[in-house]
Amino acid sequence: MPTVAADPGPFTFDPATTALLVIDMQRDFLLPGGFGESLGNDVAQLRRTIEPLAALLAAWRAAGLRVIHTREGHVPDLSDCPPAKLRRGSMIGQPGRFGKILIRGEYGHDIIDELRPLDGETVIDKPGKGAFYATDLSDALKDATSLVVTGVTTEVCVHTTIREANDRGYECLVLADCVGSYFPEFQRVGLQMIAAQGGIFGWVAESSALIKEIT
Ligand code: TIU
Repeated sequence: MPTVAADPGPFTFDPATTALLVIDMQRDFLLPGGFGESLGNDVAQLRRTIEPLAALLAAWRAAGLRVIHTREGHVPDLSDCPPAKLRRGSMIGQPGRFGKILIRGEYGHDIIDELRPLDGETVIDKPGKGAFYATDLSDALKDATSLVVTGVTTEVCVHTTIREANDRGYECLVLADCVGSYFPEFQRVGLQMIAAQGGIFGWVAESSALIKEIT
């Protein structure tokens, strides 16, 4: 079985029961002039994940392995958006440069062109930060026991998802160069939190260490 050099120690996985999770690589979060930037965030901090993630996706697909993409967003009438989320994310549903912000079907809600899902790859639409809440992700994962986790943002949707994945019994490898935060400090500490205490939530590695094992 492939073994990846990782923190806090080697990560061994069975490719047949491992899925690559690509979390929320959406235009609203990543495009200059979009929602993320309009909140005052530096989208370059997220955009640095695009190139390594595209390379990983190519290698992962070439190896014939499973890919699952997620998108954060809401139905147009916002009936799946808790009032508390709406109060603190007051731009949700408002018109933005790329359509109504975080609304399904809008241009900005969809995944960036560089990482466009292929036919046959599962895309999970989620109303929350975590990918398990109010979705059929656990059914889509079927017999998977390990997850390779990528996407944005590290301390928000990536963390919420891996914390729950850990409780659900999945072994998670998070790829440091394929996850991004608008805040460098949160990126650094967010990754440390995963591998601390003997891998309290999982493992952290660079994508090159994984690609080496699947090509
Ligand atoms: N996908 C995701 O992380 N959603 C967010 O709202 N992240 C922020 O960092 N705001």
